[in-house]
Amino acid sequence: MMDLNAYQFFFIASSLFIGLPPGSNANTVNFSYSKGMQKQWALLPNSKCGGKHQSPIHIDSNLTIPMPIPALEMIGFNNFLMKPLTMTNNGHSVQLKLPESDGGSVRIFGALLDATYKMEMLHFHWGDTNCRGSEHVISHVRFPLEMHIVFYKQHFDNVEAASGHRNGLAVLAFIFQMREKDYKPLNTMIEQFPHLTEEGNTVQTNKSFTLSSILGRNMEVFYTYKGSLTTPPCSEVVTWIVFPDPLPISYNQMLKFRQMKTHESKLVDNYRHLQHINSRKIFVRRGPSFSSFHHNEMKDHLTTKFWD
Ligand SMILES: *[C@@H]1O[C@H](CO)[C@@H](O)[C@H](O)[C@H]1NC(C)=O
Ligand SMILES: *[C@@H]1O[C@H](CO)[C@@H](O)[C@H](O)[C@H]1NC(C)=O
Ligand SMILES: CC(=O)N[C@H]1CO[C@H](CO)[C@@H](O)[C@@H]1O
Ligand SMILES: [Zn+2]
Repeated sequence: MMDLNAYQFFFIASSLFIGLPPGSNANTVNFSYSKGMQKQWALLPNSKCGGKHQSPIHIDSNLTIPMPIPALEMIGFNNFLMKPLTMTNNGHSVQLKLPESDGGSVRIFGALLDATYKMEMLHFHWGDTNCRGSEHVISHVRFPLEMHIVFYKQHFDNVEAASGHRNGLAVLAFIFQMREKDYKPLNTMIEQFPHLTEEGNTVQTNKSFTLSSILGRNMEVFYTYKGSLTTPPCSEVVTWIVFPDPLPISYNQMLKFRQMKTHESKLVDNYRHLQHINSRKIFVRRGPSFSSFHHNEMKDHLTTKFWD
């Protein structure tokens, strides 16, 4: 193994990877975000990274299709997440996972989702400077930080099984914008960051928080489109729900993200480059007044034809 060059190692390590969102599996995944390496993602075994329904994308609000989309229904967002929470620096993100014993206390349905989905974990993407970091770009603006809350269809036993099926996953994406003051609701997670500076570090905590304390505000307006995981193997199984109303984050809080490291360097700029939209449609829900349809009435429309 010692004589392998970086590219060979990348290939072998990736062939062990079974295909999940960042860090949802303990197996180490040796992929790199550097420019040259992202281009190689498509060449990996079982990779869909060269597909036509990839994420992230640029969401130009002028090109989105307004629709009377039902509200996103959120279950368990007002409850404290089940303890102990596990936070990990997996070398490509920092993630927070619910305990195995959590039987789906946090769930979503509604919007254009075709089922109920259970929360698996959340993680972040961020930049080395304030002008980059988010994966999605919204009306030409890239933000310093993006949070993904990953859900899998509750019909499946786990996220691994779900990620092998069309519509198996749903991800809620939240962008953050620089503000002067600390955004206190994030501190329960950020306080753990000093224990997570080295790749592979993991920490369990009994300090919990509610998702609604972080998300708090306008969840009525969102974009939704069909895309992929933003890490290899980039499986095209994700219904994305992207909230355009930015949450605040302070400069000092951003610095704490940037103190994390991989085996070789700072853990920063862990975002995938923009992918082509191709023939996809991006729908926008503009608010409750636009949503006259009941969830069930939308079900007939939830076909591939509708999305394509
Ligand atoms: C959207 O279109 C309007 C009118 O053509 C234009 O003024 C505005 O800059 C566009 N916005 C974006 C984000 O492109
Ligand atoms: C969390 O609380 C449980 C039950 O009180 C305890 O057994 C466990 O050691 C605690 N874990 C941590 C990381 O403090
Ligand atoms: C942990 C590990 O083996 N990391 C390797 C990942 O791949 C890079 C090259 O892309 C190597 O330099 C690392 O040693
Ligand atoms: Zn992500």
